Amino acid sequence: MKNQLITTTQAVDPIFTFLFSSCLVLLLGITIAMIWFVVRYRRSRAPEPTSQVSGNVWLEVVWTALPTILVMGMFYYGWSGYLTLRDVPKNAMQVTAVARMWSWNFIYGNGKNSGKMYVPVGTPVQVNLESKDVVHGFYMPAFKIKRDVVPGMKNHVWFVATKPGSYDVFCSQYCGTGHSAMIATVEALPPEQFYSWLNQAQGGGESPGRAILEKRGCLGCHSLDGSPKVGPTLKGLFGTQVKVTRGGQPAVVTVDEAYLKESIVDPGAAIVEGFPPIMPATTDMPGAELEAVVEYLEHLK
Ligand SMILES: [Cu+2]
Repeated sequence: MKNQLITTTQAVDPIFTFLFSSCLVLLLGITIAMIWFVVRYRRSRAPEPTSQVSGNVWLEVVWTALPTILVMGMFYYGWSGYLTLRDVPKNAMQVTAVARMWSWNFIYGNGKNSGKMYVPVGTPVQVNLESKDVVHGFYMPAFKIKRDVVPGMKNHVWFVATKPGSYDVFCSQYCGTGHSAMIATVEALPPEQFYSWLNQAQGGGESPGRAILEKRGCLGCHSLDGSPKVGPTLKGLFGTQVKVTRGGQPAVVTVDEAYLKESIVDPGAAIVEGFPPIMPATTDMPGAELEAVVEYLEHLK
């Protein structure tokens, strides 16, 4: 019943085709029969009922047996496809996907993490799903997989990329203002390229501050290139004056180290004009990480 060598796409597509084509055949058959009956037995042509038939055992056996076989077939294929989606191949690589409002972070066995998911072509990947806050949904249309990411609950999906390329990951559960921006990319690489990426030191030459922003999912809402997202962009922010609401009163603040630290640790203290007060407080960031982020932002012109 279960075949571990096939991909999730190969498990889902034939079932979909089977369901769709049986529905199509029924739709056409019923519609054509209905139209034919309307024409054939219309009142002007047959004003009186002509049939005296009160029952037909064969007909009743056929219309009971055929639909039963059909729906049991649907059940069988649906169930075996479901088992394929739930049974992870033994040699699968483990990746943890951490969802938070509103970004994805992918963590590998060696501790490496990334806002993009890199996978080797030809190796099944088990994605263990974790949520930091609310219910999200891990959805990869290209591989026909979708699974809720529920806080406090263990859940997983698996897939195998058969050719190199970029594939989308969406969040399939409405999780707040930035939900539609909660998009990540899966890059399927040839195995050598993947392993050289995996074994490269974290950050690969980029600043530690940037790596922290990525790891903590800040970049889901704050861009580094000036483009607007759910929150203000971080580019060129340092040293500017921003209009905020502090304690219910409008105020103008200069973005300095103290303001940046306050905005990370207690974002509700001063809300920037034009943005909703939705950023979660960061209560678990070590002082050194905070310094590294502020240091990075000071130089992000
Ligand atoms: Cu979400």
